[in-house]
Amino acid sequence: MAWVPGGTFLMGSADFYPEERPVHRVSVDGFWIDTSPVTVAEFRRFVTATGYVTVAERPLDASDYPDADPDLLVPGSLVFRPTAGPVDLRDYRNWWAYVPGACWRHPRGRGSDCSGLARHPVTHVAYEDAEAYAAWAGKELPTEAEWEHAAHGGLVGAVYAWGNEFAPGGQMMANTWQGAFPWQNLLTDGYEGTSPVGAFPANAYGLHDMTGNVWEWTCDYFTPRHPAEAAHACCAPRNPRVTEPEPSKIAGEPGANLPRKVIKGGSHLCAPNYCLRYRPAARQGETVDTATCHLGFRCISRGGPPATG
Ligand SMILES: [Ca+2]
Ligand SMILES: [Ca+2]
Ligand SMILES: [Cu+2]
Repeated sequence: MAWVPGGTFLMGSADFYPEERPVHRVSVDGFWIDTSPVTVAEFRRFVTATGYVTVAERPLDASDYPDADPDLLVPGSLVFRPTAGPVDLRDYRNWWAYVPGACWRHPRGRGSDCSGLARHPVTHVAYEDAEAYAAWAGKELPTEAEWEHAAHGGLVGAVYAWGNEFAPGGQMMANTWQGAFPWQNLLTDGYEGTSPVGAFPANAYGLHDMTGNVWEWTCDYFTPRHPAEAAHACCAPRNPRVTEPEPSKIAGEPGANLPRKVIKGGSHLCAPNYCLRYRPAARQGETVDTATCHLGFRCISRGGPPATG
């Protein structure tokens, strides 16, 4: 883990999506954070030690999913399927498939396995899976403010975790999607799907993959906007948390009965023509039961400052 010094930073961005606004000052205390997302190998150690069964591997209760096709009420997870050509980007069903049997051990469904993926981030983990791992490891999940502060690496006002240029000097800094999503993956960064953790440079706090590779769960419930800037700099919220689940639900949509948590950092599926969320300020709400091939997590530890000497 690496130590992230406490401090005050500008949370959010005025330049991209409405849910990132308004920019407002926030203070967080220092904390330790995993230098990479939790890997398949690490998650396997947890499952071996505890016998834990992830949400995606458990039988589904039809009463939780009143609108679901009964044929899909079998354990499984969401797997990305590239399309043959351009499609309507407003309908995510064009590229997401609920695949029976897909889970962290079988990331593409039955018949696939995670050989060769030991050092890749674990995927297909729902929120409670991340929480269970963190508890087992004696750690916690970050708040959105902690995560965003860590991602900035101390850079003030920078768009990306490394500065304002996406590929400084032509160097790819993160695993995202280059080309036209969801059909043309140009692989300029060298990776289709996830990449081994640490394949891209760390930010100034020594953290890899804060941008891209997999989205990462935080413990905050989603809100469609940030709170307003405090009237006085001295009154900036300190260690803010969003603990109220009700406002995170979206009435009238699938999963309306389920709260959503904030996920951060974007993934290997974020592309300029579709989703500019490979930035520290970017955020998205994800229903807590959702597991997908581009969502993982990392843990923090709110213990004391690093030992000196
Ligand atoms: Ca990529
Ligand atoms: Ca990430
Ligand atoms: Cu995205």
